[in-house]
Amino acid sequence: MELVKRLTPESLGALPVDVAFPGYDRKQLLAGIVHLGIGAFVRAHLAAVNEAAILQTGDLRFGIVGVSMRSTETRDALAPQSGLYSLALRDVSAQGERRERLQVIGHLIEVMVAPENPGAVVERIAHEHTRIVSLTVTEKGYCHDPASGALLLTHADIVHDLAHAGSPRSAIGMLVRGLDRRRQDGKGPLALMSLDNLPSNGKLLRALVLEFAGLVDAGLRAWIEAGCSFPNSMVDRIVPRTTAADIDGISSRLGLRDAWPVVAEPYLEWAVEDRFVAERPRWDLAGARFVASAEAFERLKLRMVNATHSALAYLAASAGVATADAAMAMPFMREFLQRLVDEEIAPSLGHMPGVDLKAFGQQMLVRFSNPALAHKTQQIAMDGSQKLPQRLLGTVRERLAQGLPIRLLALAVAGWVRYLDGADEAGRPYAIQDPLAQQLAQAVADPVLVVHSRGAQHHRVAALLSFAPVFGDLGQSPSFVDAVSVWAELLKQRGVVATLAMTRAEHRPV
Ligand code: CS2
Repeated sequence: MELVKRLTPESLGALPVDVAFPGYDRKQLLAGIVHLGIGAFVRAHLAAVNEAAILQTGDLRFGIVGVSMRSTETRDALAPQSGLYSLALRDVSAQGERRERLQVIGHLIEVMVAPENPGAVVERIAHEHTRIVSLTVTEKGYCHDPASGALLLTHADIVHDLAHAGSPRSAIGMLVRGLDRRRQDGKGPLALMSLDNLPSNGKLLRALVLEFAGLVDAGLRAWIEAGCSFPNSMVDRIVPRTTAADIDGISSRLGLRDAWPVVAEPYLEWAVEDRFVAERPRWDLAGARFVASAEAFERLKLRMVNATHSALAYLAASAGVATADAAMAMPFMREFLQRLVDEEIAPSLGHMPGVDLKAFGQQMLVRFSNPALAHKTQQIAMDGSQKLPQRLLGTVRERLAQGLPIRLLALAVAGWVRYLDGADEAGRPYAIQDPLAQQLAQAVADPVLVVHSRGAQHHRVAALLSFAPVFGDLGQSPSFVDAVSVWAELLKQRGVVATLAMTRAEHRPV
């Protein structure tokens, strides 16, 4: 039966007793946080911690105004619910029983759709209640060169935003125009907090914002540089895209229709630098760690969790395996990932005080195996050009410089090369979702890039690995190119499972 009654402030009293809900006075909330990129991840991460902090402290100054950078979907779903939505944390008990903990999140005050009224977003950033602007706009949303980190001055949105002060499209443009307005209005500076999976995300955001601001007005740049803070942070929670089945299942448990809930694993980590120039919530009471420097945590997370996640996704998607838990059950996959971490990734991280790398690695593989999430390998595989540098290639570069083996890392990279073929082992085609998809296809097709005598496949791989926006100068390393080529050839000829089997010590093609 279709549930007609919607999740709204008025219907909260009808929720089942085992569903937590906002017990504070929502009408008193102030919009202390403006969040750019109000997708599933932030609704399951920052908002979960922020809600717990509000419940514990009763401080209502840090409600969130969310901004969708492109689509109207989230706003259209949540506006009739006054911003209320549910968060479902799912896993499986030791006895193999599926569990789901449900909670209604109450402090999302409003969702704005930036392209409908970019000026309103600028005003919101400049509003006197705003203390923090946070971002989850994904790697490509920074309009930067993934290999070098530089602002892409030729990016269409950046070109547009430099020319049109009143209608920014990019996150960087929006931030700078909002800060400009604050400065003109005599309002104070803000903390700008990236929550994206990028190395030194705060430092990167700062460099991009300052570069853009410098092109607008040197005084503005100096004002931002002197007053605003850009805390680095490491965020960790697996949040698959919400499906129609999730919406139906969660709604029926609520007894109310929730048009856009979010689903996540129970695990959550957040290490964030305590550098907030205009106050901040007590997130430390609710699962976050305020640290002096988050860079080591980010490095750990990107190089362990995200690197292996990407390796799993490219290999599994190429084999036609749809979800991460199914991928973990493929023959030799777990063993390969374990070895990748133990032999090539963890040793390069060095000693981290208070972190047991072995236990961290094992826990991560258990998280990937969570069958209650059904996390799509194609979702993780998206935007590889933006992800590979910080997930895999930094470790490759460091190990090569030290003369250490990279054979397992090379297989992870070869997984991406194989994935870019655009069809799985059964010949089923899939779309490559990547902002550089076209350029990558061109790089492979371009015969003048690399001249090589070792056959078409080696040639193709060498051409791809010389694509500088992703690989920088790594494509000039014969040990890297040769290792990736051998694995790519094997993946093509023998398939994923047979190739994974060859990573075991007794078979060493690389
Ligand atoms: C994933 C991440 O989609 C991806 O690229 O690797 O979103 C991953 O699930 C999170 O970073 C985990 O914290």
